[in-house]
Amino acid sequence: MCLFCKIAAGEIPARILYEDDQVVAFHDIAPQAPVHFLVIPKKHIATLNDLDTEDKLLAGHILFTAQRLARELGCESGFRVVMNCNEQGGQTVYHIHMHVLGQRQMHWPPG
Ligand code: IU
Repeated sequence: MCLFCKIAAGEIPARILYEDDQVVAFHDIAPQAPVHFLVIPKKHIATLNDLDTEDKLLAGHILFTAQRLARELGCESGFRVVMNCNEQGGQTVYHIHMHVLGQRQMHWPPG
């Protein structure tokens, strides 16, 4: 089982923000902003390249979960979502996750 599958299954502790039958959201262990959490599907999907058309509703649910939690954590003045895909995209954990970062000024381009 991959690391994020273990977090989703409750086998590895994480600072869980939200959970339902499809997704889990938890604070990133190495936050890059005052607010930095991850939204993951419970279903194991290794990279964005592996997302299937049957996952359309799940992908939308991840996005709306990110939106709602960002609001609840006080990010109404702005926040950033990031999904790193594969090696050149900077992905290190091969179970898709949406980063949500907020409560500081973001800059562009990202590194
Ligand atoms: P990436 O997009 O795959 O590079 O991001 C992986 C993130 O997972 C990264 O921000 C890590 O700090 C985070 N993370 C975590 O929250 N808990 C863990 O046990 C591990 C990584 I390993």
